[in-house]
Amino acid sequence: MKNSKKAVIFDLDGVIVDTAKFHFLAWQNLAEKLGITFTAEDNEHLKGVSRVRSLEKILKWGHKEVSQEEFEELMHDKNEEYLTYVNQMTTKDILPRVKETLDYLKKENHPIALGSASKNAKRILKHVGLMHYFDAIVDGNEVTQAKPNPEVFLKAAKLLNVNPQNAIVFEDSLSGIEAANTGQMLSIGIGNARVLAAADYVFKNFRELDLETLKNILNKQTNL
Ligand code: B16
Ligand code: MG
Repeated sequence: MKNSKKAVIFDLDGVIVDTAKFHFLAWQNLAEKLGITFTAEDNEHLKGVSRVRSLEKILKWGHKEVSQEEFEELMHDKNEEYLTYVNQMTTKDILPRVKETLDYLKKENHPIALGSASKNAKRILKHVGLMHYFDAIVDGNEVTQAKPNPEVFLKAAKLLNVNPQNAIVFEDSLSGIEAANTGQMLSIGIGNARVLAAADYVFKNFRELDLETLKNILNKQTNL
């Protein structure tokens, strides 16, 4: 028997915490060493993109080719630097009203999962003290197909024992919204409404999504 309670799946970077700024610092240092210009705008195109794909893109933008061995080394170095920032994260790094939203969902017994491209997701959740909210975690270590493929969210729904049509996804990237839509889940964009126009709902952040509105969304009839 499937769980009939609405499940909620959260993306990590850009939804729960802003780790994009740490990815930016680490990628920028790496690009600089390679003589590649890398701007904050370039970084926008790496949101929700896997580590391997991100480095491929940066090298392509800089018209650089490296051996497989060097590629692995660059990815390793970038991650080591990124982790020095992650290791300093605390509860203060949780984005506004995220904790209150999680508390509400927990109180109402909604199953909660994480669906992230990051291989560092569990470490980040531990650092910001949110691990215990999640009934299931699907991260970059468990998926073979990157967003916009719905694999990450479908796996999360399966672990929560809910039909995809009975799951809601919070995402800040367009590829994540497309993944949720393809997976037949209700997609809620967190960020810019123009960028996330494909989402069923868009809120600038969790401050804009009050609990009454969330309740209404959760109570919406679905085709089970
Ligand atoms: P890692 P999300 C994504 O997180 C980030 O947005 C993206 O910039 C990063 O490259 C990717 O995780 C992989 O992260 O290097 O830690 O494995 O938005 O899917 O939670
Ligand atoms: Mg994200």
